[in-house]
This record gives sequence, C-alpha cells and structure tokens, in this order.
Amino acid sequence: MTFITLFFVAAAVVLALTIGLALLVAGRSSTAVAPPPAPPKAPPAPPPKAPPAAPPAPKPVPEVVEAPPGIEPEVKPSVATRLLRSLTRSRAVLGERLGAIMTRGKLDEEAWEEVEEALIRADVGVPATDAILESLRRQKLKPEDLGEALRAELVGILDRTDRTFRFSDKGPSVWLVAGVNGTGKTTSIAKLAKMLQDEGRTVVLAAADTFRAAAIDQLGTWAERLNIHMIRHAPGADPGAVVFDAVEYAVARSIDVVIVDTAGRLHTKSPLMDELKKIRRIAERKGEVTEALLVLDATVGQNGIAQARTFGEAIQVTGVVLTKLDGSARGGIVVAVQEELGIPVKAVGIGEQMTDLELFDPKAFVDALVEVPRDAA
Ligand SMILES: Nc1nc2c(ncn2[C@@H]2O[C@H](COP(=O)(O)OP(=O)(O)O)[C@@H](O)[C@H]2O)c(=O)[nH]1
Ligand SMILES: [Mg+2]
Repeated sequence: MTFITLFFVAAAVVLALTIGLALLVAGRSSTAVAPPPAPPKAPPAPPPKAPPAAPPAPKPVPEVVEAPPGIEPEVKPSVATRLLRSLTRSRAVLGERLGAIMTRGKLDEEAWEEVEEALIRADVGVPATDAILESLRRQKLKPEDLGEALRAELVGILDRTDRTFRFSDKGPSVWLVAGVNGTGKTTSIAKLAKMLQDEGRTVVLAAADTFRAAAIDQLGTWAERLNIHMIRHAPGADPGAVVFDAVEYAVARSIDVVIVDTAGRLHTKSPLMDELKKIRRIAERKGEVTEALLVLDATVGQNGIAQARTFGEAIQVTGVVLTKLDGSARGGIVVAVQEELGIPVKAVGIGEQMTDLELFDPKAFVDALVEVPRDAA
C-alpha cells in the first residue's frame, strides 16, 4: 500500500515538474520569438538618416549666391538713390544754408546773400546765380517755399536743351571723346560702350590716345571685359590713322558706333586742338561724327568751364560727360556749363565701374542737389 502510494506521489511530482517545465519553456520561447520590439526599432532608423541629409541642403544656397558677384553685381540701386548718394557733398553745401534760412523764417537781404553764396560755392557759376536770384527775388516768396522755387529755377535752366545721344542713319556714327588728361575719358568710353551694348547696338573702340602705351592698354582691358573689338596702333602712331582704320572696320562690318579715345596731350609738336580737328575730318570721310563729347571732371569746378571753351572751339562739342560727381562738392557745375556755354550735360559719371554712368535727368539731378526740408511748411 505504502509502496503504491509512494509510487503515485512520485509519479504526480514527476508529472507536475514535467508540465511546469514545459510551460516555462513555452513561455520563454514565446517571449523570445515575439519580435514586436524590432519593428519599433526599425522606423527610428530612417529618421536619424534624414537629419544628416538635411545639413548638406544649406550648402548649395551660399554656392548659388556666390556665383553672380563673380560676374558683376547687377542689382543696382535706383537712379534717384545713386544720384542722392553721389551728390551728398554738393547737397550739403546748398542744403545747410537753405535749411537755416527756412527755419529762421525771414527772406531779408542777409538771407539772399546767403543763397547767393551757397550757389557760388556749389559752382553754379556767377551768370547762372545772378539769373536765378533775380527771378527768385521777383517771386516774393515765403521762406518755406524757397527750396521748391530754387529747384524749379534750376530745372528751368537745365531743361532748355535736348540731351539725347545722336546716331547716324547713313553709316557708322562716330563719337569723339575729348578732354584733359585724368578727367575720365577712357573710363567714360567703357561706360558709354556698355550703355550702347545694353541698348543692342554694336560698338568698336579706336585707341587714338597714342601718347602713352599704358593708355592704349587701359582701353584694351575695358574692350576685353566688354567683349568689344578695339583698333590699336603702336604707341606714338598717328591718331588719325587709328581713327581711319576704326571707321573702315565699322563700315565693313556694319557696326553702329565707333567711339574714339583721344589724348589729353600729344607727343608731336602740333597743338592738341589741331590734332582733334584732323581726327574729326578723317572720321567724317567714311562715317558721321554725331557726338563730340567733352569729358569734364566735376571736382575741378569752374576750371572745367575754361576747358570746355577751348575744346568747344576745336571740335564743336555736342555734350558733356561730367565725371566724378560721386566725389565732388561742386555738382552745380552742371548748371554753369549749360548756362554759360549752352552745352548740355548728357551723362554723369558716379563711380569707377562700367555701370557707374547715368543719363543726365535734370529733374532727378536737381531733386538730389537741393534738399527741401519736409517740415519747412
Ligand atoms: N570716383 C570716380 N572716379 C572716376 C570716374 N571716372 C573716372 N574715374 C577715375 O579717374 C581716373 C582717370 O580716369 P581715366 O579714364 O584714365 O582718365 P583719362 O586720362 O581722361 O582717360 C581713374 O582712376 C578712373 O577710375 C567717376 O565717375 N567717379
Ligand atoms: Mg585715357
């Protein structure tokens, strides 16, 4: 009996152990096999990949931005903004006085003397200053209207002539560019050529300032940058021969404009003015001189008037290119040139780059030259 009981107990224990063991194994394997944690692990994997992909993205941005400055910054401020900036010094000369008179609120003799002095200091010149003062005095102005009235007078003087550039309808137009050395002839030629190119015209340059090799090379550098052909001879060669070849080149290839760089002084004994007359005659053989542009440096002020007189007699100046307005306190010279010589300023140079040329617009110029205090009224 005891033996049988013992046998059953032992059997029961063995059975219980076996079942327990089986259950345990089953439980373990089920937890081990079940890979649910794995899928959650998989999705997080791609996100970490994405962020590394993102950082390279900003890189292409600076690369794209860098490209245009390499060529030439085309984003230009407006003409009014550029003029306003260029005429800062000239405006200060006129503006200080006007501002003071307007705030004082009295247009007495003393005030008129101050207006006169300010105009002279801005290089408007005596004849133009006299004419302006006479007209303003007659108007019985209130002090607060002085600025606007002065603007109207200046625009009145400047608006008298046509200042558009001329072209030939027969063959190549020849533009002679003359002026004293250092005024900015060569630089202005590059700027004018760029302007013509932007208008869709074809241009050839004539390096007729054969006085110095460096002058020819300087024009050559601009010609390369503009991708324009330049006719050159050896330093010291006859400028007339260069012009002859350039016009012939233009005729043969139907080029619209020949721009001629000339010397401010000469190596030969023949006077400069005779040489310029000769250049003109040679250019007229196969082309038409539609512009004889005198380059004047705005920083020299009234001296420019004397230069314009001399050159005017020799080459019948059709217009003035006034350079370096950006560094001048004498912007009023524009008015003097117009009033005293009857020559229109056609373009103004406001920097050393080839885009630093503006066609002369009397209204924009006067607005930038004469500040009218907004709170004057
Ligand atoms: N700031 C400024 N400089 C100018 C302007 N035009 C010319 N220049 C500079 O004046 C100097 C003489 O110019 P250049 O063209 O060689 O004069 P050129 O001897 O008459 O041919 C150069 O350093 C030019 O960069 C201008 O409008 N503004
Ligand atoms: Mg030169």
